Amino acid sequence: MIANAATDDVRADEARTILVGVDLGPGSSFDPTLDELALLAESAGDVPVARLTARRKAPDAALFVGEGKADEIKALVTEHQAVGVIFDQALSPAQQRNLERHLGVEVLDRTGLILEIFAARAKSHEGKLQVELARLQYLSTRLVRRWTHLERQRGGVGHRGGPGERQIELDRRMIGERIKSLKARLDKVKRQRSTQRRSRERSHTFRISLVGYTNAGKSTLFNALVKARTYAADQLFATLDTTTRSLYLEAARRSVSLSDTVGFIRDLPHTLVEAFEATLQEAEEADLLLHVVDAASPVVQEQMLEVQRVLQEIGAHEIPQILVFNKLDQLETDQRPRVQSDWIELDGRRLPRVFVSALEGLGLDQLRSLLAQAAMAPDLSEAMALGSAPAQGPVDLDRALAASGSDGSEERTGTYDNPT
Ligand SMILES: Nc1nc2c(ncn2[C@@H]2O[C@H](COP(=O)(O)OP(=O)(O)OP(=O)(O)O)[C@@H](O)[C@H]2O)c(=O)[nH]1
Ligand SMILES: [Mg+2]
Repeated sequence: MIANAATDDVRADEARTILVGVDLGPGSSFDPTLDELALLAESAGDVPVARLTARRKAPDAALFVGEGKADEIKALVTEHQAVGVIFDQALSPAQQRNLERHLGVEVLDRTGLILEIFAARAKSHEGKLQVELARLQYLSTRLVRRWTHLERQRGGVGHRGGPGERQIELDRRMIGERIKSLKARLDKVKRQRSTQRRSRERSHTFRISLVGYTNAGKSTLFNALVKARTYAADQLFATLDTTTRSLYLEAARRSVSLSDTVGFIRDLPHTLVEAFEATLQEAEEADLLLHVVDAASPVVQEQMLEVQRVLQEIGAHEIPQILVFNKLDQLETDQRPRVQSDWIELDGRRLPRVFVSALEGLGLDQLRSLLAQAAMAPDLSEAMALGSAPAQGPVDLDRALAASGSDGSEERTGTYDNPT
């Protein structure tokens, strides 16, 4: 479960894991299916073998769940010979330690799991720096909390075992130093990036960034548009580093730059958003955002709103945005849209929307022509009103999809993109 070389073999073998979600009532996020947590666990190399949900008014201070539930989890661990338990909600360091003691196996929460995935995925120098920063920031808040906890204890009953205050003070200082040096190095990376950006600005390059919930199909769309081979996979956070390519738009007779970026997720650890500033900068300073959406997801609305929330957090919510409803091929016949594009209200904004299947190459010509118009007339409403988008009339998508077949090439989409 922990991403380091020593456990890789065991993990490849089978890191059998129990998933636990606790419904803490309104205002807290709870997924009764635990599907996303299962995907996260699988992305980290774990094998979820059982799921358990519980409901509580408030978390138990010691074990997060009640003692009865903890025993139920323990029974599942034994029954399935699990080696770890993953909680969908954030645990305090004390709860995590107590649970580990109670259950006799490793315990991780969602934030910890996401950090492990990021640590395992980071490839570039910059990506590694960012992940290390995020992990240290996560760790340092935990140390601080333990420190105050110990202080309180000293005033009370007296000393207990474990690391003493001197050790913690030392750890904190070392972590603090390391965080400072990482931030300085990342600053340098950011400065280099802005130099590159200025040179792109001088050449008036129109910059487009793909953003969206993790696994929505950003990299697949990126590859389809620029004919590249960026890693795309049915994993959460397959992409961590920003890749930028030039994309020639025939209709505009000019090239634009297109960037593929890291995906977002519900309850994205704040430390990660902060640490990934250099990567997210690409999206922050784009001229246009392509917000890729998995249209076939049962929680499509929640995912879109989550992405808007993160965009807001990084100050990118006012950048012109096109919603790209992807995975059209996976929609049931009766769910399929009758048009290739339209407008939709999202979070108080009216946004143009295009339907595509990045995998089967459906709707890409339509998207390209919209991009070309946006690149020529950055005011999107103008672009949408001017050109062929939104579609003039309903299009028989069923027929187009049937015609595209399973290996639908881009040529075939001609029938779809130009129905006349
Ligand atoms: N059926 C179908 N699957 C798709 C489509 N586009 C992407 N996928 C699949 O969805 C999965 C995720 O695709 P990616 O392109 O890696 O998604 P991403 O948004 O880049 O994900 P992260 O980098 O992990 O955030 C892969 O298994 C793709 O093959 C599509 O149009 N239709
Ligand atoms: Mg990707």
